Amino acid sequence: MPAILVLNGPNLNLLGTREPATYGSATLADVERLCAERARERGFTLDFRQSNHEGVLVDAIHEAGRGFQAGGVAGVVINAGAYTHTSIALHDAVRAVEVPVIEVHISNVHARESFRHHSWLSPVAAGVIVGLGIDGYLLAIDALARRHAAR
Ligand code: CA2
Repeated sequence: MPAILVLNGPNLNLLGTREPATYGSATLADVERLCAERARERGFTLDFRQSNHEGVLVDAIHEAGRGFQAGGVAGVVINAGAYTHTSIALHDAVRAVEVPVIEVHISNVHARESFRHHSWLSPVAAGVIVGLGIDGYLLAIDALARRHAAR
């Protein structure tokens, strides 16, 4: 079974512990469990990670790119947190790999502060899902599964 990599960026380890009005009450462990269930239903294994470090996220994208070339990885779901709005390194990493990468944000970043309106990932992502809460992760897994089936 090919894998789907779900990558979470800085501060997402705090999910469910603060700011429930913005991010809901589910913890990152809850998100991982739901993603694992959805991936299994669609015929994939799940590799779920979180890091507060930009380079670790860059390395994970490179690793997924190699996995995609080898046939073991179907795609990447990324919520890069605040690095979305700042990281040309993540933009370059996604641009450098062929594995499809879907950008997810739990909150509707466009309804928030203007510094959240720009994403360095959106121009290089296969798709973007914002503002649908943690369902966005599951919808992204569905989209990668369909894409994999149609390849
Ligand atoms: O809406 C999203 O998913 C974000 O990627 C979340 C990031 C934010 O910087 C982006 O603009 C939008 C923040 C993640 C921090 O999550 C927390 C969760 C609970 C308490 C504190 C932070």
